Amino acid sequence: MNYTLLADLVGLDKIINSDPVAITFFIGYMAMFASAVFFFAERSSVDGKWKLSLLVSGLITGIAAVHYYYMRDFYLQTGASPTAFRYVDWTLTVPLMCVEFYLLTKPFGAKGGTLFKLIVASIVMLVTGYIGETSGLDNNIMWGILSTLGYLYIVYEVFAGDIAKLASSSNSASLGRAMFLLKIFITLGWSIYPIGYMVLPGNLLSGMFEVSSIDLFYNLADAINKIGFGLVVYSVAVAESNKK
Ligand SMILES: *C/C=C(C)/C=C/C=C(C)/C=C/C1=C(C)CCCC1(C)C
Repeated sequence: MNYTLLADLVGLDKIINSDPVAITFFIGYMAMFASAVFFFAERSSVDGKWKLSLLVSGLITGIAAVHYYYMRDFYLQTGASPTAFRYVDWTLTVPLMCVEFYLLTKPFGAKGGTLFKLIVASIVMLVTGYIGETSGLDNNIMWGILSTLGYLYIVYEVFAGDIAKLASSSNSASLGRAMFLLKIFITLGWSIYPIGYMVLPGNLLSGMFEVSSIDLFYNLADAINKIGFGLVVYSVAVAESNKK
């Protein structure tokens, strides 16, 4: 069998011909996979109460790795954006990121109610975002605005709501540092997603980028947010475990 035929069969030709979207799906898959292995393995080097946080980081990147595996294939086979896989991934991983906030502040009194509010806000954000991406293109600005309200509620909780209050009452320097970094993630890092969404036809940035670049934005944002977020939690866990 000659090389091009083989490459064609496995879809490699597209990657080799440097389709940037395909490359980022491929790199995303490897990076998520490696991070999941790292977080699972490092559980043994932190104190008991941090093991759950690292498990959750491993689940977030592990779930993403599985979705990237399928999204990469879907994209190579169809050339289309794997919207459904993407939103299934986010619907599992964003609530788990809310769990991370909860676990970080739980030693200082976080209640289940706070976690519940964060999860409801993230589901609102994702369901309306999915409707906006899939239900005809005329209304995607309106659904995008509704989704942004869910997003802003999460930002509010972390900057001024329950999570913020608990973190500042904790008097823990390492939690303070972690919260500072996580705030940067959910404002700057998470804002890459709505920017990607705005390349949809009829939306605010349409025409400035190709529609397929929506996946470039999402893949970049996922790598920054899922892996970076996990590393911040990891650094607090290590710092707190070494105190003893
Ligand atoms: C690991 C995945 C993460 C952290 C995904 C986060 C997704 C968002 C913050 C998405 C936000 C959106 C808006 C704020 C408006 C437009 C629609 C979305 C869903 C792209």
